[in-house]
Amino acid sequence: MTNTNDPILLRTDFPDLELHASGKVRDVYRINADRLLFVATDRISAFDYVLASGFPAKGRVLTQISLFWFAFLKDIVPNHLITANVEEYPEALKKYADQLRGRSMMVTRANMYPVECVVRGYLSGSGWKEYQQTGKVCGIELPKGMKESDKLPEPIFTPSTKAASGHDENISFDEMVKHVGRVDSEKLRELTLAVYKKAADYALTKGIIIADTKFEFGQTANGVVLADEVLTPDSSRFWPADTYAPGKSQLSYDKQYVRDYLEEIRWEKKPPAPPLPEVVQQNTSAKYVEAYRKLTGKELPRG
Ligand code: Q0Q
Repeated sequence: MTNTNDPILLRTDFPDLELHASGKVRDVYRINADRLLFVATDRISAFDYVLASGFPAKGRVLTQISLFWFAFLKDIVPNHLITANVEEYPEALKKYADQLRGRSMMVTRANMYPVECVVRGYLSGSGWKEYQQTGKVCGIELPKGMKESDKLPEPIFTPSTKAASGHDENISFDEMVKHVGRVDSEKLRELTLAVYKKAADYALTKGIIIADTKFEFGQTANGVVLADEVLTPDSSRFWPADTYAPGKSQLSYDKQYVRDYLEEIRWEKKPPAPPLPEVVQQNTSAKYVEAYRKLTGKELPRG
């Protein structure tokens, strides 16, 4: 049984490592010119705000889900992972082994494409908003009369720019070509659709609808690699299949307790985000652990 009473890590602290990038939940450190260290904290963001409370085991779950998908998908696309075994990390990181175990990975530094490769199997979020206004998503015409959360006839590739802050902007494929070039854009579209179809079909057999997700790809000496986090509840919309009902927004597999609580206290979605009750933290952590167990059929490895 996984103990979600593990110590909560809200901020990483590696004073002798150079910070390469920092996101809402994860931090990336520079090991050397060719290698990076990805660390997933136990932070959670909701409504685009990083909440003050942490969630036990969340960083481990995110990391272990990405590792599962890297292995599951490597017949379709290579990835940037070198190792997630802290015993194989460079000597300089050994003193941080306990902080890193289970929630980190060492990856090959890549030349990242400047686009988010978003793929949608269902009509939701910004795609639903755009469809209501134009009948299209990223320039792709969709059938008339679709309802919110409807399954799309076929998954669609809907790239977006990487906004430094605020929301990414959906762009058309032709716009993407201007940023990335036609050959690479077609390659990333092909990879994105193939990876999503394989993963979403599999997840559905485990009772999880992956409604949409975003991938990041990079170029390395060995070609294009799948990078960043992969098909996690943070980079994707996970819906429980057993409550799926088109025509409305769906329950979030992992963030519903948080959303319900923030709605209940009528948080005005202005900073600072409120702390969350212990029961919301524990219930949310348990959902993340459950998602890992459902997808992989395994218990979450100890940190
Ligand atoms: C890289 N990120 C994302 C990010 C903040 C993740 C840099 N293999 C790589 C990767 C990857 N993945 C990156 N750079 C070079 N090589 C990915 C956007 C940002 C926190 C987590 N940033």
